[in-house]
Amino acid sequence: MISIDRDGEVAVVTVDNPPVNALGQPLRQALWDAVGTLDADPAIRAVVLICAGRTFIAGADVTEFGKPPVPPHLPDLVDRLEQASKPWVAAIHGSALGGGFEVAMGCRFRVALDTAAVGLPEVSLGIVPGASGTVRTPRLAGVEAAVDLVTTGRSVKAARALTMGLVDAVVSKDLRAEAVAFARIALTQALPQPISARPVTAPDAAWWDEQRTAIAKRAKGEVAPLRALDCLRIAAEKPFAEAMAFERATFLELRVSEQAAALRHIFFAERGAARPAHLGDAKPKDIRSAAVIGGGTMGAGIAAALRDAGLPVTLIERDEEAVRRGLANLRSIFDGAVKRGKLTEVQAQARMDGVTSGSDYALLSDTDLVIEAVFEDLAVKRAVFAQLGQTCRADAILATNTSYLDPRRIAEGLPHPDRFIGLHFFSPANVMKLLEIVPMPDTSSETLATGFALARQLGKIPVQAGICDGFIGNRILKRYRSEAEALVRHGTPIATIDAAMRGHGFAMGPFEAQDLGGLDIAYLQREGARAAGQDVPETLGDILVRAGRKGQKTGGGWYDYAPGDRTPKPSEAAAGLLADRIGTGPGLTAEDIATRLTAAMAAEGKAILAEGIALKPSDIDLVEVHGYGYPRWRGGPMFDADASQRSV
Ligand code: 3H9
Repeated sequence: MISIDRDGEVAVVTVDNPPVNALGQPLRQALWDAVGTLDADPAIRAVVLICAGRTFIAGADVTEFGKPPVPPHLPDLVDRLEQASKPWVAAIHGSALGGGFEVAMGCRFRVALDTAAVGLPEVSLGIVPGASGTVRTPRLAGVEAAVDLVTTGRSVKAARALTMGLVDAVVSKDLRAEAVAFARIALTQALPQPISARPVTAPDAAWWDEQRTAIAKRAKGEVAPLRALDCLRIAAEKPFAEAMAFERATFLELRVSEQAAALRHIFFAERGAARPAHLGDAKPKDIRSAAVIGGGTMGAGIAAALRDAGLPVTLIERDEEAVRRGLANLRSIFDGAVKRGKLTEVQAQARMDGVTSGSDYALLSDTDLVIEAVFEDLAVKRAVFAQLGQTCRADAILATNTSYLDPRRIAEGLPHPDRFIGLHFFSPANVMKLLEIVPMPDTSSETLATGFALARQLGKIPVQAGICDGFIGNRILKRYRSEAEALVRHGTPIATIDAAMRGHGFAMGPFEAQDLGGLDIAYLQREGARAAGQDVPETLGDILVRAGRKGQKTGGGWYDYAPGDRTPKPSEAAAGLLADRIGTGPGLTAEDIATRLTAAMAAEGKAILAEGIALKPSDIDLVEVHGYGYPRWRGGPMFDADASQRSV
């Protein structure tokens, strides 16, 4: 797990604990022993700590968190490194995260490769750093930097880490050789104080209050960021040992909390999603070029996601005018990214330069992957695939982005149906992480594997879904909305329901969200189903849409909106329209409401699993967390339902 070799008077300790050099007990023990061995070696004057594989130590071993801690404990190891009689130099490539960065802070120096990043992501796992992250970071880089790093969990790239004082040097070529050279120079100078002995300047009480207010607003019920702030304040105001004891107690308490369990559940679900076991050794095809049919909001978003991943894209629309509109949609996505500082003008232009456009399908004769994102109309989509079948290479992957139509009908008659698949993106497609992957009975395992590989290429979370109305996500959404309407019919005020769901951790309640997205889309689907002879009962939303209340875009839906203001105001007009459908049931508490609505989502999830539409409960949780704003720290509806049963 570790090896030691010598380069003159500098020892090089190499950690090799794949996949990410996590600090499980055996590695902690090996490092503990290495300090003793090298302290006792008179020929050695300094030590470089470097890692093999894709990354520096990526943190504590998260799989140990459900179990009792076993010594040597990480904070003790970090102390031991700091107290070593020879200076240690951490040589960082990949990511030094959590416990990995804490180990690096136990070292006297930190040298990073220019592509490396450092960070303390513990809050994203529902915990606080547990091996001095909250105590040493303010002593290393100041309180403000520490609060930013620890309470957001965001990592920073090497160059920024250098300006923040988190690392001492950034190198660009041979990390090992340059770290050894750094150590040799360091030996010729007076050593800096160990971080634990450095002073820290504490901000005043008003500053801490401001931080608390801002973090509480962001956290929406997530506890770890505020508990991390408590630790940082103690670290700034109290002696080192006292702050360490406080951090340890907080870490051990949160480690066994429900929120930490939920966040770990999502952490492992995300990693498991990328390479599901049932794909076996099916090899994905190489995707080097892509095309999108349709340049509306969805099509442009998909094209932007493909361009962001570096793929050349062809955008097809039905005529020149529509092509111009599609390109303008795409341009405005990249312009928005420039305004928000995510892209430079030059990068935005390069994104556009990689787009070919037109109305002629002959442009697609050599494209590897084509994604159809035209209007949700069976005849229109079938016409698109008829043309794709004629013009694309026989081995090109052909995908539909349909949300509600039966993809099997879309592709009827397509030659080589083994290369056809559903790829359901969520709007805005260049931002939302979820990708539902929908194989057909004829889809080959190679095509399916390509869908998953594409998700990885685009930085998305793939979830496989079977064919049914709405796949996984929209089917659960329908049930959620219908249960919310049932509460309204029962007499629960609309605003009370929305507030209850915000209280549960959603950014918005079900009615506010409909007003934002527009009530008419779901209405048109229901009308379509009715026209096709299906028995679709009237919803309260139907009544509002028929009265012209389609949401924010018409000045009102479930709520009223003043012009130019997105604040929902209770609506007498809506109340009047719905009055004869609303009863006078007993008032429900916010907790009752959230329990009812999340239980309805979980019940639909169970049905989806029983029908084989979803392969595992954690896939449903990923869909809800990444596509529908379910609070990550509650672990998704399936985990949440289990958790509420556990606590009964
Ligand atoms: C902590 O450190 C607490 C301390 O303050 C205090 C302690 C006292 N443990 O993401 P990938 C597995 S909290 C165990 O696909 P990439 C992962 O499940 C920790 N396993 O790779 C996957 O397994 P499999 C703070 C881990 O190259 C495989 O490694 N640290 C851990 O795309 C590859 O993962 C973090 O939160 C772990 N810590 O990205 C860092 N990490 O192959 C979390 C990963 O069987 N990790 N695995 O599916 C990451 O952010 C990414 O893994 C990383 C590499 C950026 C490092």
